[in-house]
Amino acid sequence: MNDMARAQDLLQDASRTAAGAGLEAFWMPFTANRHFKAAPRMLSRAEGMHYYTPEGRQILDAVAGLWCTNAGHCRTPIVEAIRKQAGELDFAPTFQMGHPLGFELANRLMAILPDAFGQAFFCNSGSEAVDSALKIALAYHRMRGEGQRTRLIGRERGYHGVGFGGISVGGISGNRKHFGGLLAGVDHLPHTHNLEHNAFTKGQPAWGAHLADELEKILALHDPSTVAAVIVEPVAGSTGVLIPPVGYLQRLREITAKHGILLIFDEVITGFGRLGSPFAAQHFDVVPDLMTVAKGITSGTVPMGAVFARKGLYEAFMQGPEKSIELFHGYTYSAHPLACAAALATLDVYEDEGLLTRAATLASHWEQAVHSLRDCPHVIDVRNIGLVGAIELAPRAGEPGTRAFDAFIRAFQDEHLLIRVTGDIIALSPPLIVSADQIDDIVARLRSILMRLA
Ligand code: PXG
Ligand code: PLP
Repeated sequence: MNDMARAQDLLQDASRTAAGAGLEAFWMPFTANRHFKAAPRMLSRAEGMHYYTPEGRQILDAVAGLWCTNAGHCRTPIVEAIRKQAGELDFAPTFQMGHPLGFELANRLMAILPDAFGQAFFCNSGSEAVDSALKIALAYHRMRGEGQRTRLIGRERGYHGVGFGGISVGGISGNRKHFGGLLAGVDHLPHTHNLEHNAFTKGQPAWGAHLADELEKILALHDPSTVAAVIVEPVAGSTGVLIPPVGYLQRLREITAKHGILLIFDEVITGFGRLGSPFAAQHFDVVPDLMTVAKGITSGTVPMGAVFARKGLYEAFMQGPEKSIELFHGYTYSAHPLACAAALATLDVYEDEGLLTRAATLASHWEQAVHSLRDCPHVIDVRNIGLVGAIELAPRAGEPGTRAFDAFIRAFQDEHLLIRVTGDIIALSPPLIVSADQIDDIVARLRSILMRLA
């Protein structure tokens, strides 16, 4: 049975019973399962800027899947590389063994990172990258005889995936509240979102750098010499696109450096061209000690994540007997051959098509386009940076989130447009191959939705 026939079968099953027989077995992630299964929204094929539904509707992808298909969908060189690799070396262990692709990929990545970086540690998702980075930070301090540095500092509204480490330093209350005590010794910076000062700012807000100084207060409270790392998203994505105020990230860098604390940039969304530079570290000219990536590393095609370490971190681990393992951490699928092949082919596409800097050339068109929606009903803020945009809607009284969710449903059903919503915020992050006309098209379809939204 081909994909289309299978999905059509599932749809028929779904309409046969209210409960959606055939759909129950898949416990869907971050999904209103009952609502979805009563009226499923299926995607069965993709190409370039578009998805296709099983019935053959073409859906314009305004979010690169989930912020990940930066090179666009089903790009031939990437597809071919994965195909070829699957027939050549399906799996090879990277615990005490190696395969050439992992080393080749690490070197290719170093070439597009700031010079300060020296190593890549591979994993399979952003969540694993975050937990790996936090563990590397803790172990690094121990290696240097500063084992008292055990505290981790995140930020309110931060998203760092769903591992126990990630939700502990994360600041999205809904992702934390059901899961008990989490990691001990974690504190949070205040978030930087402020509509009173910054509504409808184009690019980085001028107000808010002083919020980084809250870090000094938190450090004074705990004693800075007990803090291992501070982790932030350079641009917070998942919480609804919070753009750092001018000077804010620089200030975090100065304070962490002053106290010997590692700064981790979670670049799972900002990495691989989203802001118009390969990484946000380059865009903002702030170099962290550790960086986490995923998503765009393979343009979403095969799961992969990585931690990049600044030169000197790895060297701190290279001590003790030569036959002893230096870092007791890793995943069966660290540097999986299929993921490496996909990532190498993805980097080729990015390079050949200039995609890691393309967002910079489209940014002003994008900015004008998304800000043109400010006069639509319910819109209380529009914000943008690189090829990221957000439209924040006033919540309905007593029903937070429902207005944006309705927009999401209408976008898919009526306007054949895939957007992403979080709370009452619409987030936009198209594949980096998007054309100026397609940007205008995305915005026209959004206008049509917003004008009719109750
Ligand atoms: N860190 C950041 C900054 C992320 O954005 C993760 C870690 C976790 O990655 P994995 O691969 O484990 O999901 C993310 C993921 C959304 C949305 O709607 C965002 C993410 C994932 C799913 C949805 O904004 N970000
Ligand atoms: N659980 C068990 C029982 C295992 O044997 C392993 C790995 O060997 C894991 C979990 C971890 O799996 P992974 O390395 O894919 O993260």
